[in-house]
Amino acid sequence: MKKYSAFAVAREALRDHLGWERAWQSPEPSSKYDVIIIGAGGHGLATAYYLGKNYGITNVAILEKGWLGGGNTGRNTTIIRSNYLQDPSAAIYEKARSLYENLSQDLNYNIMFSPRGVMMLAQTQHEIRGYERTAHANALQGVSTEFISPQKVKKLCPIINIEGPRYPVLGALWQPRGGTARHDAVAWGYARACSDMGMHIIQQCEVTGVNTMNGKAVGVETTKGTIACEKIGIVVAGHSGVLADMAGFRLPIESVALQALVSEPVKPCMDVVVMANTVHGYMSQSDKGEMVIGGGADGYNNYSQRGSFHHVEETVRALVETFPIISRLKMLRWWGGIVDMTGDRSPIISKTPVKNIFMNCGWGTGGFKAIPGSGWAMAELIAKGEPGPLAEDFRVTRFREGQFIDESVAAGVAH
Ligand code: FAD
Ligand code: PYC
Repeated sequence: MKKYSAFAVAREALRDHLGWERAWQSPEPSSKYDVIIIGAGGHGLATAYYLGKNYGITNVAILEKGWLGGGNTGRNTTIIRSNYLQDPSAAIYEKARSLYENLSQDLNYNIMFSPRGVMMLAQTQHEIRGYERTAHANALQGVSTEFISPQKVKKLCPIINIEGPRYPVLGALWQPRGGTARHDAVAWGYARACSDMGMHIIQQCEVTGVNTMNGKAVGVETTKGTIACEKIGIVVAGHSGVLADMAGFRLPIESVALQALVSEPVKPCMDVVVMANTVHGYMSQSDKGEMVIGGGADGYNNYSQRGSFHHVEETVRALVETFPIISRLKMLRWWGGIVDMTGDRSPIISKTPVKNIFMNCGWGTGGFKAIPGSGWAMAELIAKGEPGPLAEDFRVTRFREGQFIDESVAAGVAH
């Protein structure tokens, strides 16, 4: 694969850009692979990438029912932070955040990581106590966050109204090295690197069944035929329950729609990410100038990748009171993604009742930030057959054992 560089851009500019190669190949499926990853979202692709990079396992197929990155990876609002409360969470989210710092160089693909800083507003006394507690926990975990005053909030984000009509801003949990990245580019960058290692990314290939023999999976049924394999990684976010059902077990997961919207592009007016959890909204500005806005998850289980009017109204109301200058912006696009929620709002990276099937799911409303760390941990689990230190606490049996990793506050806005 040719390296992307300033020199390559200049060279192609001189020859009408005719020398670029396809970023990834689209092969027909082989009859058998060492590993099949189901789902070409960020987590599935990152898993495949680190299987190759860290363990030299490259006879891998990544099967995707739609187009790669077309699930939640291409539908999220791209907030990256690692300001979680519990130690296992801080470890995996901080691993991911630190991998994001150099991911463009690692993949030779510009994922537009922008560590512009993330603040979570405290708008009640209860939130102040919660976020001060998180800041103390983060200090012990080696994650750099601080609780900042309303004046500092205003300085960092001048368009914010700190004397809100319902809830004044009383401070914020601030992570200066949090930020955003270009979501499609994360999927595309991993895909290009996987394809370069000889892995097969097979799009428009829905897995419709899991074939087992003597309690072990031996392959999958797909819309492109039967494919055999030694191991399977299921990484399908909102469809995890459906795939688990095919493999013959159940998961403690509920699937709901989470939605977001973007405005028309405007001049740069905000260079941090703000999450206002009490009033239920969050906002950042994309490199194109659009205001990227998100709100709460639906209160009922569903598989519709759409927004709903009551949420958009509530979200926009919350953000207009927080940022009065957006009140006359036109909204351009609005969509939903199906997120996979666990009871403790923490993921599952785990062995399953079927010996050679491994699950990665439950990232719910907050898994974009985790993609590199999750792929790293899942690759280790698949390669060794046992979880490493990053994944072991996220075993599915924790729900039966009562070993919850409670992140219901850190998980995001209104979830
Ligand atoms: P996906 O990207 O959904 O990939 C799973 C893939 O599996 C899909 O492409 C799907 O087509 C495929 N698949 C499903 N069934 C099958 C099958 N039978 N056969 C083959 N393929 C199949 N997280 C953050 O960290 N920060 C945020 O700001 C943020 N904002 C969000 C905003 C919204 C509106 C949404 C919806 C989510 C948000 N998230 C955020 C969460 C984040 O998007 C997800 O946790 C993450 O993208 C999940 O990635 P994934 O690779 O597991 O899933
Ligand atoms: O996890 O930071 C997050 C998030 C923000 C919006 C949705 N999820």
